[in-house]
Amino acid sequence: MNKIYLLIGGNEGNRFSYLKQAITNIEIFCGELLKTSSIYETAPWGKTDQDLFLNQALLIQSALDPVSTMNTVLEIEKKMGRKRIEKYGSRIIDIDILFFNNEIVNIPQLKIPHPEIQNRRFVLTPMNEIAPTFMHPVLRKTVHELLEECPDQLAVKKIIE
Ligand code: PH2
Ligand code: MG
Ligand code: MG
Repeated sequence: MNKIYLLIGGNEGNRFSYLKQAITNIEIFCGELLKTSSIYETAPWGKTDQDLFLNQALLIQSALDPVSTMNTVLEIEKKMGRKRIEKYGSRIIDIDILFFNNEIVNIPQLKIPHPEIQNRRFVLTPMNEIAPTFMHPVLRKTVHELLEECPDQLAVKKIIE
């Protein structure tokens, strides 16, 4: 069984409902949900003139391999109605693989760990809630250390316990 950390988020429509739908689909198609962070409202990173996001980190246990996990979460996004228009643009739901066990995957269609983790407070803050001592297998620092060193100062606010 694989332990996979995911980040889910979105900034269009009923953001809470889309997070809930994403979790339901992840449980059906990927595997058992072991941990969930609080929900955070986060300032948009990368393209700042758009609505605030909700983000949440999840830990799941799954029999899927990395590429199957990627294909499955992309299918879930599609089934939920996501349209890909613009890089970093607004969306109803995004499901990203952050970590997959301690594995490093570096193929054209998939990079694990997600290459931007250390630059994004909206990822590190929810991750720090559920896995502060998890070691980044490339950077060899814990999530807590990466958060302490993170240069990103965009707002990340816990809104639900
Ligand atoms: N996702 C992005 C780009 N910017 N900003 C926030 N706050 N939250 C996100 O999930 C997010 C983002 C690309 O996937
Ligand atoms: Mg993303
Ligand atoms: Mg994505």
